[in-house]
Amino acid sequence: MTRVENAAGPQVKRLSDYAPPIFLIDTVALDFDLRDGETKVSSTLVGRRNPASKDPSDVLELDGQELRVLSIVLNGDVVSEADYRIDGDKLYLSGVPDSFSLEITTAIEPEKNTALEGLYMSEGMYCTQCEAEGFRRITYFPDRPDVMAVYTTRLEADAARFPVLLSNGNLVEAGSLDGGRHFAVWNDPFPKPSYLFAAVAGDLACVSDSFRTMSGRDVELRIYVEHGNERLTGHTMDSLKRSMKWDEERFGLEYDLDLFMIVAVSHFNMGAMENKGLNIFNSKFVLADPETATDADYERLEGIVAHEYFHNWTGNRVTCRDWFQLSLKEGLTVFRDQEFTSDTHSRGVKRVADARLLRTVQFPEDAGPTAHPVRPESYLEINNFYTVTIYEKGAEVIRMIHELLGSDAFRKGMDLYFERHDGEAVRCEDFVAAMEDASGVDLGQFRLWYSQSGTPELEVDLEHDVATRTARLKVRQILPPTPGQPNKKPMLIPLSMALLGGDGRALPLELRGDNSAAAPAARVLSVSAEEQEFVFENVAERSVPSLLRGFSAPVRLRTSRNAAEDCFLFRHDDDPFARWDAGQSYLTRAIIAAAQSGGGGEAVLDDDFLDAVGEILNDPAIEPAFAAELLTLPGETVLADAMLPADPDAIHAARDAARREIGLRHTALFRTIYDRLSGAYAPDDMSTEAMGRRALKAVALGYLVASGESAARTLAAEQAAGATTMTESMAALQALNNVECPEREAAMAAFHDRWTGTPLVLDKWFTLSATSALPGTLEIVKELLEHPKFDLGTPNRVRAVIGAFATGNPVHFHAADGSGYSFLADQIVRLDALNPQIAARLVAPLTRWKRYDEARQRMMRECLARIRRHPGLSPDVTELVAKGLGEEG
Ligand code: B3K
Ligand code: ZN
Repeated sequence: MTRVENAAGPQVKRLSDYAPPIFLIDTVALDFDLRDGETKVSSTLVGRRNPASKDPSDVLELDGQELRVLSIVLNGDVVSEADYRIDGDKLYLSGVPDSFSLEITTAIEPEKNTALEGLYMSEGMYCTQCEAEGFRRITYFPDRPDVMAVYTTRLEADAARFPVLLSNGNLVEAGSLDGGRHFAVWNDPFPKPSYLFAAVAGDLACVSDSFRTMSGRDVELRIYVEHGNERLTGHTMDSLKRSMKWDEERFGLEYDLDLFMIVAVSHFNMGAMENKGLNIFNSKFVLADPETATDADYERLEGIVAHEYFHNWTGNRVTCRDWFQLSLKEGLTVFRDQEFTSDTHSRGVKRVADARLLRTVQFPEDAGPTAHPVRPESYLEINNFYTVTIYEKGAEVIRMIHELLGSDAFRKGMDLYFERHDGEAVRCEDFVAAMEDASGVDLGQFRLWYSQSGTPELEVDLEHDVATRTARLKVRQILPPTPGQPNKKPMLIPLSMALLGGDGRALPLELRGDNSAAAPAARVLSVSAEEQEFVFENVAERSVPSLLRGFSAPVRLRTSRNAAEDCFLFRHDDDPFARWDAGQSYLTRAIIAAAQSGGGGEAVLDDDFLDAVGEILNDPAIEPAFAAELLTLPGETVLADAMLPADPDAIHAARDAARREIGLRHTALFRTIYDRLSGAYAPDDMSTEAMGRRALKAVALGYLVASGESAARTLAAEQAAGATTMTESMAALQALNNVECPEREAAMAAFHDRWTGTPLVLDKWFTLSATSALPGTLEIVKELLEHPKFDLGTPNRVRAVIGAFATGNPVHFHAADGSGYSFLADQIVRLDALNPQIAARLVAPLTRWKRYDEARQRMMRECLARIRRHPGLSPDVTELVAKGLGEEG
């Protein structure tokens, strides 16, 4: 066999080029002969011509990467090398009849697979990752999601080293073989795309439980982990069962197989993967107990377990026609996991967390050179499109549909979507059409959310006319240009609002032109034109507008509200998001003003705001988790997004000053709260309420330390030393992390020594070290790369050190001498040779150069250019670096 490199290099794929597959595959029989050094994979494909394709060609196109072909047999006849052609990652087989059976045997080397795509090894076990295009590293196949087949998988391996052999579906046969080997055969009755295929072989412990579905079927639940970790799976199992129940109750969706498995692996490129019946998880999101995982870890784990489980319907039963439709499954499934979390814990707190994530990561993405629509039109490497835009903005788009239709109609739309498309591979458009047909609501203009990139800006101004007792809300939408989209059409933006009168209560809203007699306290206005005016009548008094309530649309809000009005809403708004947002808006304005004035010793925050903080701390009606959110300052990344050019040092200093002012003003109160909350729950109480109290206690400790008093450092040091849970321990270390003091050094050293044998906890130590704002951190980060426990081949560790430095340490990453940029560039190049996906994930911070001063811009671009020049760069990194440099394509 000859391997011909595709001379043109990786090709841009375009949505407009979509054509249905010429041939379909109905069944796949896979046989893995797992052996050290080389694994043989035989696959038998039974296929036929696709009636939906108009292309008369008899050429079957298969994808394959890093495979050695051993034999190809078509309908019983050996295909000679002359009868097929390999061009780059494609194999073309001509003369294929209208129905066929094709047997392909290939050899692969999982031990050498450091990209962690396809079949690879992690800690002595074989596992797979096939989304998006990993299956082609296992065998030649039409590796595209619109080819759905029924899979039967036989795995054969050494029985002693790999006693557990798993694949999708149900176990149909197992037995021992000569030479100490054994085998298992699995069958998955549900047709699926190749990206949902999974196989695992290893020596694993199994924890099992069961779930009775709403129709009374018993489903066996199994979690496979390394021996010794069984006791750390409780929260995962519990989260899984609650997810299964929630999906039945909220969406009427029941699990379909008799077995559901989760396998934890330590080398994994992302969080988890929803393979049919056999989810594979990064062990970080499976293993937890209060001693080693924080409350935040518990919450993320629960959300990810739910997310992967929900994919069984939104992603697996109904899948994507092509990868441009990725948000069809991801946006919808994120929306579903957000709703699960909101129903399980606090809706207001979850909404704030989601809005913060969007502002911290998605808005900057949408404003930079890698901006893309929720349904992109082209890509070079699909792995680069697993972005916050596809996931989180995609979820916001679904949420807006939910708000526009109302819950009942939305549910009808979901039902119709499954009724029409169960077992199919479809487009975002099919989802929107189902929603439209089930509700009668016209989503014509709304569809622009799928095709236009960039974050819309809403400029909102309220004018009162006391004489006529009217209030005019003037709204203007601005749609900034993004790559490839210089001009845009006005979008449909749901703007939820209220008008708060002097006592903080909402005034009745009599909207001119609305003929219903209703005068509700809050309304959702449909903003659909570039400029629009909404007039409210019989407005009894001057009011302050509460806007974008519930974060009703993923937009940037610009209001004419002043600091006093923001403070007023911060005190009184009854909508959790709007209340939090008013505080953030006040703080952003104040901190940026201080950063711009060069920190001339002026106070950053005024008394009005500081008093409001005291009132919030004293208000027993506010749930502690929400109080913690209200009192958390905007992060440095969000602040940088509000300053042009962004000055990372000045932002850090001004933000620190604001923290100190709050800490000093309320020292006694924070101390009282700290003491009161310390005894208010058992350390291992994982209820929503207990977690909220711990969150508020951590905020109190943070402000106490920020006040600069040495007693507070002692308190933090004592908390670190005496902590019996990871939440307490991390709260103390985080409070001390930017303070140069012996307490920090001692606490960090003790933490390191205690957890050096526990990788998931040691990652936290790596991250704390890499994100400290203290002088000399870059040198420390460089030393961390030499730490005996550092390993470039372990994605969690790379993220904990290099990723954390690049995204969580603005002061040192943006060091004025360019050392942070240059460090990152070196690491990207080094990693790219090993694991392109992980390398590519690190490129984003360098592409945001437009936000900084000229000197930084130049250095960031130089780093991008230097990476670009590196020979043999992966398509993953090439694409992002090229976009970062402004080269279209
Ligand atoms: N679908 C996977 C992500 C796959 C990423 C491939 N690079 C996890 C998820 O979103 O549920
Ligand atoms: Zn997902």
